[in-house]
This record gives sequence, structure tokens and C-alpha cells, in this order.
Amino acid sequence: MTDLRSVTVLVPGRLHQHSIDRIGQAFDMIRIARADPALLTDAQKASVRGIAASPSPGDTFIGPDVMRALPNLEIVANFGVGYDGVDANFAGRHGIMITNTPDVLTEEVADTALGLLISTVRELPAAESWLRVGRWRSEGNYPLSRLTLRGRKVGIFGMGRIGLAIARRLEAFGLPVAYHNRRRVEGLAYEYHDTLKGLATAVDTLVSVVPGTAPTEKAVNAEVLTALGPDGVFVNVGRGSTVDEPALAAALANGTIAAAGLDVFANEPDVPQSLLDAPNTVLLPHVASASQHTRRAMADLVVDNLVSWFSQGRALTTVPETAQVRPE
Ligand code: A2R
Repeated sequence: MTDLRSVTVLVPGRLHQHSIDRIGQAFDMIRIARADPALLTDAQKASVRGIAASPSPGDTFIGPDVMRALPNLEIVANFGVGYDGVDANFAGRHGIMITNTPDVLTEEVADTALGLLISTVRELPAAESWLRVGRWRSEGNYPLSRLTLRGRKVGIFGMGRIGLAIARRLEAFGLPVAYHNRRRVEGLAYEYHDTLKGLATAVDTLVSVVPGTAPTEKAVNAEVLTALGPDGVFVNVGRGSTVDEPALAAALANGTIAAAGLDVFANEPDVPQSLLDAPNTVLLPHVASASQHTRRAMADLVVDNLVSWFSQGRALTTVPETAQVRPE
């Protein structure tokens, strides 16, 4: 039985405090400001066997340079279901396990997606501002919303765990659902489209919840938005990288689509001015899973993966790219 106190886990950058507390209690923990091997001594580099992190594709990316610099690295426990902040393909080729935090956030993200969709269609944030700044009293009722959820047909780009939870909610709202994945989901009755453009053509509301990968990069482009049409509503709770943001801003400005609700952006926390300026957007600061309840469950799963790997020799929630990786 491995003594976990002898296992060194590196925590680069910010991480949920509950993960930090548990890692600090169970393991030998090293904290550094960012995922930069230059911040470690050679002895520390040699000692690191695990990483726990909440990385993203920008400055905090855990790529080949980081993994190569740590010769005894066995596992990277990623905080979040999306793991575009880690080079999982490189890890898979080099025998390094990557874990993420699926399932524990599925219902929370689906709840937020529906909240964002309704907020966007019915202009709830703008209506609240109307009340708060006194216009209800001075000018009367908030104008009737141009859009409604009634009569809509919703396309889900990414019918995975979260996509399915969103679809179930939409069903309860009485709305027909269609979807696009690379593969049809066996036994699922929702209408399937084998292209994203085909899906966008068939619906007037598109909810994106695909991972940020090379094939999904800027997949929601001018052509897809044109196919969605002038009554179209686009909601994104997946990754900002999946959207051509200048094309989306243009589509909103010139009426190619009607409105957008966005929780994620290509270059967070920077939000393009053109999206901030568009009147028909509801913009959130990547909060889909961000309740204390759900973030704590994610923080636990990060550490549970490390504990299981180093004490049982198996990870709990492995990403597909590293499914074949076994402890040495
Ligand atoms: O393509 P498939 O059959 O592997 O279906 C997956 C779909 N997907 C894609 N669809 C079309 N084109 C692609 N290039 C593509 N890549 C992936 O996205 C699958 O149905 C769905 C992802 O579902 P799950 O792996 O179950 O992930 P979960 O837990 O629903 O989270 C989705 C994403 C995360 O990766 C974060 O970026 C975000 O939600 O929080």
C-alpha cells in the first residue's frame, strides 16, 4: 500500500480550495503560480508524480513542455469536464493518465443552459435592469419581448451527458429536440443530423455543448448562423473556441440571427467588444457549473482520482485519449 504522503502532487495556479485542502492533507503538495517548469528545482521536477489543475488553452495550458519536464509524472487530474487545457493526445502517447470531472456537473450545467436560453429569448436581464433603474415607474411596462420559447425547435450540438440533460428539460417544456454528433446515439429517439449545418437548417434554436477540440474549432461559423436564420437563437455552454466570434457578432448586428446567450468565450476572460455592444445578447462569465455545491463535488472528484490512482492503481474518470494508460 503506497503511503500517499510520499507522493508529490503539483498544483500550478489557482484551484478550488477544497481540492487544495484535501491534497495538502493526503499528499506531499507543491504549489506554484502557473504551469511553468522553470518555477521548480530539478529535485522538485523529479519528485512530481501527479498534477491537479484547472488549466485552460491559454497561459495555463498543460502541454508537452510541462509534461516532458516532469520525468515521473503519471497523472493529471483536471478540474472540469472539458479538458482542452491539457494536451490529452500527447499524454496518451506518453503513458500519462488524464482525468476530468464528468457527471457531477451535468445537471447544474443543464439547469444553467435552460436559464440562459430563457433569459435570452425573454430578455430577462434587460427587464430586470428596467425595474432597477426606475423605468417601470417612469415609463411603464417593459416592452413585450420580440422572441418567445413557444413554437421553437431546439438543436443540440453535442448530445452527450450534458446535451441529454438539456434535451430532457426541453422535452418538459414541450419543445421538439434534434441533435448533431459525429455519431448517432443508439436508442435515442431525437431527430439526428449528420452535419451541423443540416441541424441548424432544421431548427431555430441552437444549443452548443461540444468540447473544445481541433474538429470543433470555430464550427459555429457564418454558414451555420445563416442556416439558423433570422429568428435564430444561439446558446453556448460548451467552449468559446467552437464559435467564430466575429462571425457571430456580425450575425447579431445584421439580423442574420435574432439573439445569443453565451456563457463561454474564445479568449476568457476577454469578451469581444462587438458582443458586449450587441443589444440582443445575454453574456455570463463562464458560470454554468459554478455553484458551491457542484464546484465542491468537482473538487472532490479531482482528488478522488488522485487517491484512487496512487492507492488502487486506477483512475475513476479517465478521458478517452488515455483510457489505455496503466500504472507502471
Ligand atoms: O461526436 P460524438 O459522437 O463523439 O459525440 C460527442 C459530441 N462531439 C461532437 N459532435 C460533433 N462534432 C464533433 N467534432 C464532436 N466532438 C464531440 O459532443 C458527445 O455527444 C458530446 C460531448 O459529450 P460528453 O463527452 O458526454 O461531454 P459532456 O459531459 O456532455 O460535456 C460536454 C462539454 C465539455 O467538454 C465542456 O467543454 C463543456 O461541455 O462543459
